[in-house]
Amino acid sequence: MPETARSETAIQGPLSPELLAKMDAYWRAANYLSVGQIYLKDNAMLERPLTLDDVKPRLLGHWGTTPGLNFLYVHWNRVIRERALNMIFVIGPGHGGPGIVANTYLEGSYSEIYPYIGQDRDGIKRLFRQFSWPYGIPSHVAPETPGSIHEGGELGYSLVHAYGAAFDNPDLIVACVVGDGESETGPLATSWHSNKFLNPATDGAVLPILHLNGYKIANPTVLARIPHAELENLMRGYGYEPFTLEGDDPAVMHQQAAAIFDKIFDRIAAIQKAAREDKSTGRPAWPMLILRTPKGWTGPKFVDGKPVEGTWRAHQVPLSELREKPEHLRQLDEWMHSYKPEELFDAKGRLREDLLDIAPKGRLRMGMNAHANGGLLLQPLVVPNFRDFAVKIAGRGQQDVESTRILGHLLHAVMQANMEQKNFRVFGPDETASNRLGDVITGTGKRWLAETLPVDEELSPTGRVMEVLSEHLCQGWLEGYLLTGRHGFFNCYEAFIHIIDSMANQHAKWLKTTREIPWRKPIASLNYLLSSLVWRQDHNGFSHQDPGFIDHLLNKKADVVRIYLPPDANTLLSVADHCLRSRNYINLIVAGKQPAPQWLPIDEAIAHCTTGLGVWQWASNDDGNPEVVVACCGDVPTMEALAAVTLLREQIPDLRIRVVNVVDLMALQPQSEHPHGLPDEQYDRIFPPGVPAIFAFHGYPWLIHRLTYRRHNHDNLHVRGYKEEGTTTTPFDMCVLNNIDRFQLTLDAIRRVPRLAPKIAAAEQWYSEQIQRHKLYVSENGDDLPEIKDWRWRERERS
Ligand SMILES: Cc1ncc(C[n+]2csc(CCOP(=O)(O)OP(=O)(O)O)c2C)c(N)n1
Ligand SMILES: [Mg+2]
Repeated sequence: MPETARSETAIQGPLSPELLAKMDAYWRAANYLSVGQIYLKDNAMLERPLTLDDVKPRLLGHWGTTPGLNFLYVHWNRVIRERALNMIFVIGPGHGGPGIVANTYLEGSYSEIYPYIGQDRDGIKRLFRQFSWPYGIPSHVAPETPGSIHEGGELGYSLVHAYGAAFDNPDLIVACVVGDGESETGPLATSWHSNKFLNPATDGAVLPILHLNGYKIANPTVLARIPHAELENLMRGYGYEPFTLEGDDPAVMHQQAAAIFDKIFDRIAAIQKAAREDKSTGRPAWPMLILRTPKGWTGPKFVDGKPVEGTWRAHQVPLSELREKPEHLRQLDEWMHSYKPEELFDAKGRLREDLLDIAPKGRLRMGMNAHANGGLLLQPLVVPNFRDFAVKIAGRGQQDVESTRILGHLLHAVMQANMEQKNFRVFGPDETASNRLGDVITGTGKRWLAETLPVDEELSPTGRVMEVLSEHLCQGWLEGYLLTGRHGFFNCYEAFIHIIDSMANQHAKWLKTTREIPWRKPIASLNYLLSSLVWRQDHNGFSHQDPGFIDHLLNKKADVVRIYLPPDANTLLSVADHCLRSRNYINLIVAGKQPAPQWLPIDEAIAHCTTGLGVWQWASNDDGNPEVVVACCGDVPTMEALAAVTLLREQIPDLRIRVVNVVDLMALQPQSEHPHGLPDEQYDRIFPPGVPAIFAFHGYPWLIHRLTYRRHNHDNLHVRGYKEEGTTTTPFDMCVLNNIDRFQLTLDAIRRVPRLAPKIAAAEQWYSEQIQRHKLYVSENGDDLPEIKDWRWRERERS
């Protein structure tokens, strides 16, 4: 059974015997409250012998990591108090939720935020009962947990979040616990490199603490089973100065921890002073701590004859089957009593008076730090007038422009307008220039604190464009940056954004949950621009072709997700302006970077984006009574759809065609499903019941069916999109391979309009001839037919 503070002899160190005893008592209190949350629904202060009636019917939670987290928290409290540090925590093993809840309760933050969990016996009982209880609180550190910007349920993102929080927060220290199991994940492994992007003069500090408790759920961890020197060398290789703290004797560990933390925080202060006052420009070796303590420290040593403390068996609930095994109930009683709760709490259930000053006060308490509730600190982004960057439309479709390059001009202006506030960054996995956003780099540079060579361009220790070939780092830094109250923009190749699918999931969950937590203030939206799109990856081929991130995000709550496919530069500007100003969303913008026709003057673009989808009258000749609707969504499909309209007009001049363009994908859904959904009457006016609609879509076609299946006329909606036919070929051949090309759309329309039934056979013949001609030309010339490459929308066909 556990014994805390077990060393009898006085141990030398920075802690006075009184302080050591108090810190140990505080740690015991946190451990007691953690065990209580996992097990008890009643008898919280153990005022009577523990019975099965006091124990929760379902034991859900994780003990193993918790005592280590509690140990760290009490030591962080000391350094915060003594040094008046502005510090937040990020807990990688977020499954140690009971520990962080216990600590924010002990410091008083919890009761201030949730007054019904008071600082008394009743409060403790409620604190215990709510944990992992239906409609209570989750077992992990969660959005509900005061002071957290990190959930930690899905392992791997702690360190990257910590760095994102530290950027542009020079006074902030982020203490980040990294699980030794978590360290085996890809995102965590690359996160160590964030130190090459952190400027000690202008950014805050991150203190990584590798929580080397040796085990995961069912196995040892890799880092615990390599020689210690190898581990330290690994950390040195990543550019850190490793400190190690190892042991299991609490009294010894308290003194040693205090000594090491004093050294570490002196070191951080020295690094910052050197950079800020002495203007040292080198990349510092930031300190990091390797904490080697037993998993489940102070918990049951043996259960049913098997070792538990210090093994993987301590990971979740060390004593289960309480109903079947009376011995386990006795062991639980003994375990909880071992913390001596009667010495820690008074008769009213309040923490002993002299322990109250172990925690810092007010906003210095980690549970109350405003940086962990970023919306409190959020300043609106200054967005210059996007109309100033509009493309002048001299004839629709007559000039080719790289739409994202125009967006780059706006982003450059945004960057410059917010230079002083230092609250905007652009993130990208080495593709910002390739995505034609290079303009944003001018005047700020790309962040880089590693070595530079004369050949390098635009690298700077103060750059605000973050480029690193890791989608995980881009995503995680941005999340940390947003969650602490700033703004950002992530650009990525369309196909490879899938690498962070899961991180986007978790962020969406965070946003969904925080919407229901009144004290969490809204934060800036997470904005994605996906470029280098499926239809124009002809040089890269199949590996680079995948529009499925749209489908992925569509699974998230309608409250959280917005998806836009602007067909040209002016609509892109309007959409981007809207996204940059919005709050609490994930905004996905899909827009091409290749030269492409431009359709809408800026005022029309704004109006079009405001409704989300609409009839393009200038391309239609339906006189309010169409025989066919040709709909399109995405830049390449829009061009193919308009090209099909010209072909249809050549072949059937009197066919009444309506062209509809969709920019806001969510407008297609019924209003009951999404706040952007068009009312049914409005939808029916655009897609009249009984009129066939041919729909050319940028992504997978079934997604449009999914969005519209409740709409009238769904049976008469025929969607073409990407159907996983990709290769290295010409741009138009990509369309042909996926049957979204103008010839196919033309044939589709003829097949669906009832009065054209007699023309179907001829149209099918014509279609085969066109495709054969195309295939032959492409095979022989390695390029598209001149009539395709040089195609232009014909002005004279405007109605
Ligand atoms: C990405 C991911 N994979 C798997 C899991 C399931 N899981 C939960 S805890 C855990 C072990 C974590 O071990 P470690 O990081 O060492 O944490 P600790 O020992 O401190 O509990 C695993 C595999 C997860 N939460 N996230
Ligand atoms: Mg572990």
